[in-house]
Amino acid sequence: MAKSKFEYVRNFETDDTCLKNCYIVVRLDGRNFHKLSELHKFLKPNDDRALGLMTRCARSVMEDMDDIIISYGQSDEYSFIFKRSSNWFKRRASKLMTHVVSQFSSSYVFYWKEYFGDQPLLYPPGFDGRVVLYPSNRNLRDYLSWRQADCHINNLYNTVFWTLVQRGGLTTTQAEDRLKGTLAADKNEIMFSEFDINYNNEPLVHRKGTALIWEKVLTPLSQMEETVTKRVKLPNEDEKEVPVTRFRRRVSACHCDIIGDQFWEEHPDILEDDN
Ligand code: DGT
Ligand code: MG
Ligand code: MG
Ligand code: MG
Ligand code: MG
Repeated sequence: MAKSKFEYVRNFETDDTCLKNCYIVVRLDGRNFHKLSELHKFLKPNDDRALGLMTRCARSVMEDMDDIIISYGQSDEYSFIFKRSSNWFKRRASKLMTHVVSQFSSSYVFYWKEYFGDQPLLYPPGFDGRVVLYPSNRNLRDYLSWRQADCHINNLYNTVFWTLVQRGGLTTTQAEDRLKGTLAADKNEIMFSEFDINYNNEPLVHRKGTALIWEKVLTPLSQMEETVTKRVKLPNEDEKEVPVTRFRRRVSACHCDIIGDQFWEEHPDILEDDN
């Protein structure tokens, strides 16, 4: 087809290809969720409907996009990690980010009523997105650790803050003053000695956030549409048909520590080797 004289405008597009061999992280965050949470009367400090909806949306993103190896979410944010070798959308940052964020946003509206029932969503919510590249497994793990540490710090503060207000009868200003300069140990002590709360018994989903990973599920033969076989040729033998085991992948959620080594040792398939 002949090119129009307008074709040259395409060259104004800038190249935003993500550097090869790096993990691509897309992090999204709810726009002004301070207001959204107030207006929709989210429970404080944690509303399990809101957190459940965020995770439902993240699951939808993971199931609809290729190459996401793990996602991690807390509060109004979620991070999606694309495998190093991903060539999805030719690694174009804007394509990757906008697909993730728009899929997530439309899911938030689509699934709202599954979590909030008859309580209507009062305006169309939005999310921002950013892309960050991490070249090594250490950097990527430190990124995820950073987000989980953030979850812990905020949740510890919010839990003791709202306990002082809701159960201790303090005003929000008084609670703020009371907590000024306190360390983690002080906050734990306030909850334990004054309210009989052992912070370590608070729900894991609030303390650790949510990691979504792929779990391999063996498909029972009876559920296969047909028996799957593969032709193989062994040395000194005729080529023959052998049955193959078929795995399906399923997104599974965990609220565990992802800072220490244990999680990564138990899931060695998530990260590719550094070399
Ligand atoms: P931004 O991100 O700069 O547009 O502004 P915000 O307001 O979204 O600020 P951000 O993302 O730093 O903080 C998240 C807000 O979302 C924070 O005001 C608390 C609220 N939020 C998130 N999860 C919950 C929840 O489970 N319950 C309640 N009550 N609020 C929540
Ligand atoms: Mg923010
Ligand atoms: Mg936000
Ligand atoms: Mg946030
Ligand atoms: Mg198109």
